[in-house]
Amino acid sequence: MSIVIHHLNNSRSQRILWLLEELGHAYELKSYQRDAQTNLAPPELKALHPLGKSPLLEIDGRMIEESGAIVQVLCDRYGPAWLPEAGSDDALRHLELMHFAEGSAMTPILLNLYVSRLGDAGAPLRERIDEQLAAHFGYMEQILRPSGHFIGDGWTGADVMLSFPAEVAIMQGAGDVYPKLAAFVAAIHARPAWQRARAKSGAYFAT
Ligand SMILES: N[C@@H](CCC(=O)N[C@@H](CS)C(=O)NCC(=O)O)C(=O)O
Repeated sequence: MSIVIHHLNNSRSQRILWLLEELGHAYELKSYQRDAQTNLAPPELKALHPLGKSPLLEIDGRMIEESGAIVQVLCDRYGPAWLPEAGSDDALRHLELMHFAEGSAMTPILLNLYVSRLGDAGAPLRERIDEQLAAHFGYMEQILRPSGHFIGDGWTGADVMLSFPAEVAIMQGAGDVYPKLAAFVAAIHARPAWQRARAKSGAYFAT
């Protein structure tokens, strides 16, 4: 079984590297660098997938796209302890949060990123974007459990998926507003597996 992660620097793919390190299965890291001017992915990624985005995971030559699908496949095959018991309510909650991470939480984050580049021209959207960022980060803060996890008492794929929007919240300077998210991110960054991933990837915006 061969696993290759096609990793773009400073991207959502960092959480996949972290999970791979946690699972301890051998894998190959293929790194791609963002263009220094545009911050976009290099054309090499388009040779692998029409959208040219990362992460992409290759298992025995089969390319798998989308972080959520990648996390699910990796946990199913190599890390069942990272998934709630099948058929349980936690499993349903896990499914919701796996989709929430990319399907909902990333929307105001990306709107903020793009609209910020418009300067004053983006002013009419600012109030709505700020309100939606606060709504999504606030929701994450609210549902983070006393255990420090989004589901149950241990690490799951949902924690991996939500690590990226949580990092964005903290890197935007909102650690005081979202102390549980700040502790969640700090706990992740303290993990040896995360540090191994960080050493392999090089610079990452959230550290
Ligand atoms: N929903 C996708 C999003 C993938 C995505 O947009 N990746 C960004 C990195 S955070 C990317 O490759 N951007 C480079 C580009 O668009 O040129 C996933 O989670 O896999």
